[in-house]
Amino acid sequence: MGTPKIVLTADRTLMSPYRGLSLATFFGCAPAIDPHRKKNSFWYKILGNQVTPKILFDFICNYIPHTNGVANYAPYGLRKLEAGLLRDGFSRQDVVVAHPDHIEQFIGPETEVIGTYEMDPLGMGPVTMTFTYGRKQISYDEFYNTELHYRIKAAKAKTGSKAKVISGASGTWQYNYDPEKIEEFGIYAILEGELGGIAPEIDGHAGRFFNYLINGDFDNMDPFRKRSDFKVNIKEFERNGKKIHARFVNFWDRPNIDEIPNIIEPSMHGMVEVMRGCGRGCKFCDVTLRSLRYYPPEKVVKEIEVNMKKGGAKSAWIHSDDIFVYGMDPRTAKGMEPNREALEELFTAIMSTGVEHTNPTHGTLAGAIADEKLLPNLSKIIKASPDNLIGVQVGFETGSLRLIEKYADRKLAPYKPEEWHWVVKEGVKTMNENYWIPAFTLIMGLDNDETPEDSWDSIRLISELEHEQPDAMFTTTALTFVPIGLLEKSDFFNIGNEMTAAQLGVLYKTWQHNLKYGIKKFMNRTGAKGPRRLFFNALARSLGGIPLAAMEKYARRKSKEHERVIEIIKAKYW
Ligand code: B12
Ligand code: SF4
Repeated sequence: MGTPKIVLTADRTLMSPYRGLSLATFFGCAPAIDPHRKKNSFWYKILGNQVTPKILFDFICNYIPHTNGVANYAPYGLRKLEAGLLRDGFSRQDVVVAHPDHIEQFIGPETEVIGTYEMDPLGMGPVTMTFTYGRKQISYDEFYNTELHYRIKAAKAKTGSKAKVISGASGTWQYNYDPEKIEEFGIYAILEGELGGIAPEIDGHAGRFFNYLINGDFDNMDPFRKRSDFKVNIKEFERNGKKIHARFVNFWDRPNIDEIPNIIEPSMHGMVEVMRGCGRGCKFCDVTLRSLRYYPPEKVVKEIEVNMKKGGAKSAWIHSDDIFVYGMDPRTAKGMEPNREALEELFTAIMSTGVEHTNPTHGTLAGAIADEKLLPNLSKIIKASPDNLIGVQVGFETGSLRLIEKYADRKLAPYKPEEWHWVVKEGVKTMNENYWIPAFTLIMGLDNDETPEDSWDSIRLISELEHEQPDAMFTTTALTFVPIGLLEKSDFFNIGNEMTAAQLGVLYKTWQHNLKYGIKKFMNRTGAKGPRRLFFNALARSLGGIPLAAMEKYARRKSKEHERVIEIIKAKYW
């Protein structure tokens, strides 16, 4: 039997259930290797160059199961691609979604394309840049993406395959910053967005895209081509005196809802989309550049049923960039008032599938409180309770009114920037009262425009929340600014060299909050139940203090001012 024409895959960090621990899904952003570690240091003698021990990482990041090398679960975007290809004329024999640990068995002379789903291929995502001091260390995301490409390259060489390797999904912009990797990995083309880095959707016309690719239409730049649904850009980079040429492809596909295929095989974590785009327009974010569309509840139900019937899913991650925008018509809802009826209908349909638990992936605080009946009603529908807490990622971004107004004013609508602190406090209170737990993300060094006073505003706001609402449940994660979205022309925030004392303070405060309030107080009530939960809690409690100690050491090394900030936080904002 020959090999399939099209092989789709993703690296291990995106193909793991992370033992059912939802927060661990970001573990790939952790540092794997420190290439600069001194050979005579204590840690070198214990771990060599490893930072997070590989044995621990590989244990938590366990592989998804497979059937004869075919992945039983895959990232949602890859499932969409698979469904689009099967809809557009490719047969089941032509297309395989391969398990990354069995990729070799699908690569042979008949293989035409190998497509990889890449969210953080070179470890430049916000979480990763924070954990690796701005890529001074190599993250597991980069480590395993490299391993995958090396395996693909070796399998091609072994079988004489001439398959074209194409990298897709939201992290491909990163190759612009390290183009040597394109050559090193043997990548034929990078699929890139036309604006702000956002990954182009290709599931509306997946067959057309892959036919172009197979037929060699992307081989050369052709500015005179009549049809303008794609553009090939052979970019030239200069690195260390050497010229590098690499092929980047743009493809314009803004499918309407009917053109977006339903997944036909299970997605990772039982995730399904309910909308695309966001509409709030934060300048530092790129999903907002996708046009806004909503799935009707019946379409959502069909996909959840695939995950339940074929993947055994008992819960559904509901992907939205802000769930409270669902069903809204931004032309008439000028104040971004949520469409409560549409949301109730959506979640009633989701629960009718029989899932035991559901949670939206993202939501905004302003949306959560803009209609006082909204959260109580939704919580009732999804059976939220002290034993069924609903985790949701929420942008806290900054405590600075100046920055929030400048970069994310519509995130607060219908409220005004000067009401931001009230929105945060009221939002936490309302969410918690209805058994929702916000997992906050903050941005450090936003557009390299953050002053020490802005940073102190963030520290103070977290501390005020802790003292005014001592039983509040929320986590805080500070991320470094990366230039995507409307700020793609800006520079990276260089956490390794440019972190001010006050920015270190933000990092310190967020970890201290998570340790004191998150891990010790309520982490034992969320995530998978049973002995596993107890084990991972004990692990988190014992390891949770390490980053704080490391930051204190860093402050001592860095300057008196850095040390002073830590002391002030301990004395005033603990
Ligand atoms: C689910 C999710 C996760 C899950 C992934 C679970 C999994 N294994 O699938 C988890 C929680 C693990 C995660 C982690 C991270 N994530 Co994430 N994640 C998302 C989220 C919410 C949804 C992704 C999705 O399914 N979208 C819907 C599908 C339909 O779109 P799509 O994936 O882009 O797929 C389409 C196209 O890309 C294309 N396509 C997809 N694959 C391929 C392959 C080929 C070959 C081709 C040609 C085309 C193609 O066609 C698809 C259909 O049209 C997005 C937000 C968003 N709106 O997309 C953020 C998002 C992708 N994540 C992001 C980031 C940065 C990360 C992290 C680095 C953490 C961080 N914030 O710093 C890590 C990296 C993890 C890793 N190991 O690499 C950013 C990426 C920003 C950017 N442009 O770089 C996003 C956009 C969020 C944001 N606004 O900042 N994430
Ligand atoms: S609310 Fe969230 S998803 Fe929407 S534009 Fe702002 S950061 Fe992006």
